[in-house]
Amino acid sequence: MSAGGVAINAGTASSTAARRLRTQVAIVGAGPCGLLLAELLHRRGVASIVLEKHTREHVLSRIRAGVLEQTTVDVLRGAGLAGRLDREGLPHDGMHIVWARRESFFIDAARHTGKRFTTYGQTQIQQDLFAAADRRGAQVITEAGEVKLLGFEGDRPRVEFIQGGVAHTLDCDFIAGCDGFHGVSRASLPAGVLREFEKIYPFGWLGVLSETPPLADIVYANHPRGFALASARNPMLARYYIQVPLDTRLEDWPDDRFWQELKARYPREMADAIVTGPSIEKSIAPLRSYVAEPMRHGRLFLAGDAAHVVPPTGAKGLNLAVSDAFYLARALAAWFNDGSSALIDGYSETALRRVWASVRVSWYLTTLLHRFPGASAFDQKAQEYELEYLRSSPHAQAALAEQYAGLDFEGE
Ligand code: RFL
Ligand code: PHB
Repeated sequence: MSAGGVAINAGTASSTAARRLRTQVAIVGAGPCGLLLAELLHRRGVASIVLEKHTREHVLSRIRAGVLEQTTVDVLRGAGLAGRLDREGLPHDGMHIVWARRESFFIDAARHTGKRFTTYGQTQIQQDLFAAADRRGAQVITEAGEVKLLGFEGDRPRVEFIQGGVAHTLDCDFIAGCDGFHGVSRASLPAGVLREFEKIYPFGWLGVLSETPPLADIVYANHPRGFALASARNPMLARYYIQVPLDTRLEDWPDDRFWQELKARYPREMADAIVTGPSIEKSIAPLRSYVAEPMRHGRLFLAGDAAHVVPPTGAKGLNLAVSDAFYLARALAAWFNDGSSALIDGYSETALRRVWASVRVSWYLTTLLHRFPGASAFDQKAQEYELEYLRSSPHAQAALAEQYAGLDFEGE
């Protein structure tokens, strides 16, 4: 039993009898998308059970996103999930871009859009979501193995899984596939249903988390040595990334080498302002864009990374997981509470409009800020002049600010 809730995990289930469970919405995946969807549904009177493949400790150990759009903060606040976020999150008016060690310029989202964004860790959001689930006694079944999604092309979907050595069947009205890019939900769709769009970038990000005071603002850097990013989690927790080749091995990057390389990609004053210290986490993430359409088939909905991933350059992945959860909760609640299918029928199209807006800005920023192996002299010049245009044009800055700060929800 997980602390405080009725969550089931290995060891609590009887090892003799198979179990049959029932709920309105079976949610696969206890990442930010799945757990938030469960909270939003609960607040609208709809019951759900969440199935998670890993242990809670594993889910909570992942270090990922850190930048929350205003709409994301508003959704979390509206669901009573922002107590700690409001105390510990760091609000920002905009972000800096610097290239080739020249003076940086500021994309002022607050001035252009009236919106601010907040740095607050996805890890902290996961903690806040598990705490909320515990408080209301939500069913979050961890270590659910061999998850199978069945019957979603008809009226009686179900999810089968093994937990604690016992076979379980979860009957439901709908299934929400929130199990990330490598999950089982998207893979359960019959061949030919999905149209897939993909772009793989020829580099990754090496990220370091350190208990050091961060720079005051988020700073993206494009340097001949490659991209770099300075970000934050809280006043004593900094997050940095550098662009690395895809075959990079973590063991080749001791902390000293990382700090030296990071500083080499920033102008002198910024490099001097970066406070170094031991890393408490270090990881490599490849960069890709991927979208699967549509995000619904029968009674199975896809949401979050299960349906789409973006390169982290635009800081959009977590925000899209939140907007999908928001749209899906609203649509399912309209179906259960008012008998209206209009919103579930429109879910995929509505969610995809926002997804493609974020895919576009993530691709734009990735292309603008990274050094591409094998880029021609023409490509390199075009990139530099794009940066120069962005630096000098308030119109270009306003357009980027609008996309970076995030669009409003439709139908609100
Ligand atoms: P998740 O977080 O991957 O959660 C999916 C959950 O499903 C579980 N699962 C299964 N459960 C049951 N049965 C199965 N068969 C299952 N298979 C998988 C998994 O264990 C997991 O618990 O997807 P979700 O909820 O859609 O959330 C998406 C976000 O995690 C992701 O988009 C962001 O982290 C992306 N991202 C960023 N997004 C932002 O909005 N702002 C950022 O600043 C930002 N920075 C980042 C990022 C992602 C990064 N990496 C590591 C890819 C920085 C990085 C480095
Ligand atoms: C982060 O703080 O982890 C972060 C910030 C901005 C990004 C991506 C990640 O674009």
